[in-house]
Amino acid sequence: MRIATLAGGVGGSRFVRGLRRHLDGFADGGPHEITVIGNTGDDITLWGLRVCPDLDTLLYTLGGGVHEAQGWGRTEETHRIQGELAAYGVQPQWFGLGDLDVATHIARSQWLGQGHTLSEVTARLADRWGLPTQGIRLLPMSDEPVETHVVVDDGAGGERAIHFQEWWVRHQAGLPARRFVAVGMDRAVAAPGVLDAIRGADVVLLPPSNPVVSIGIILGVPGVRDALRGTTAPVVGVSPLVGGAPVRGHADACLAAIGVEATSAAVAGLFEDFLDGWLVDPADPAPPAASRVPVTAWDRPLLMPDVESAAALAGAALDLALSLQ
Ligand code: GDP
Ligand code: FO1
Ligand code: CA
Repeated sequence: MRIATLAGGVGGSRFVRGLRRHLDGFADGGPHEITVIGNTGDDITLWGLRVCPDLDTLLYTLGGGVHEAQGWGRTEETHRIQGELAAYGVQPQWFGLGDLDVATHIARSQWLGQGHTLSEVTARLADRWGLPTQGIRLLPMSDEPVETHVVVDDGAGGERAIHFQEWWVRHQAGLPARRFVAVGMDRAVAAPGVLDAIRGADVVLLPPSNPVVSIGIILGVPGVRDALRGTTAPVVGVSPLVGGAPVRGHADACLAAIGVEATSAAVAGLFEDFLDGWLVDPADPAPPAASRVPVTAWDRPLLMPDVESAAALAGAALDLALSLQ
């Protein structure tokens, strides 16, 4: 079975790790290929290094090296490099880069500097984390740099744009966002394999990733949305909201910025043109009858506190998709 997924960081990674676990015991015995199309809109250059937070969260989570409680970054991390840079007065200091994580960014930056594409670099990093041996192919959404920026009030009656990470990490999404701008998207092309993975999939799954700044950004890559509309595979998504609130992070602030209510039903509406099924928490009300997306309430809380529950959740999403084939 060929499964294609679009993914942000923590929600996407935990779901894909659960999916991988679920497939280990799947009745058809395989082989299974999971193609993960990762959001690169969070990417940023810091201290001269190219940092791809969502791709790295996927690598570390699927490769067994993630800091579980935090959800991103490396386990058993130290911050000696950052401390030394602080002593030199090197900015920014509002973004924490651990020493082990910095090695990833050095490797990536060096290979990009030698002329390799982000797809090639990501494949090399994925080899080190054992993704191919698990049947997981990790693709960046695009090889061209795309960086999400957030337009906020400038305090003098006008507006200014700041990098998404500055808004999310430094300001904790506390500055009201007027809109998001994916800088570079006008020149972006889907990375090799991205559109074919969606068109050629048996099933497409949307993990409970941020609908605006993870899934929404990937959907902005030319051809992706059309591929989702056109694929013969059933497309099933999992709501990132439970009881009208994000399970973690600031998806509610992102939805407010684009004028969408923070409910599972309203999020389904964002994907109405290509979604065939939408899995929600049992406590979440069904969308108004006007929505064309069939909603299925799961019989358990829509939560992934550990790999087993993520496997059960991914299994429920896969079963729903297979029932629609
Ligand atoms: P990020 O890039 O690290 O922000 O991660 P993603 O974009 O992949 O996912 C973020 C979204 O995942 C947030 O809106 C969370 O509400 C959602 N999320 C995280 N854990 C869970 C969970 O256990 N269940 C559900 N339903 N959503 C979750
Ligand atoms: N998130 C934070 O809230 N604070 C940090 O200092 C921080 C550092 C960081 C370093 C590497 C990385 O891959 C991710 C990091 N994140 C940090 C998480 C991440 O930037 C955001 O949660 C996502 O980009 C939002 O989706
Ligand atoms: Ca992200």
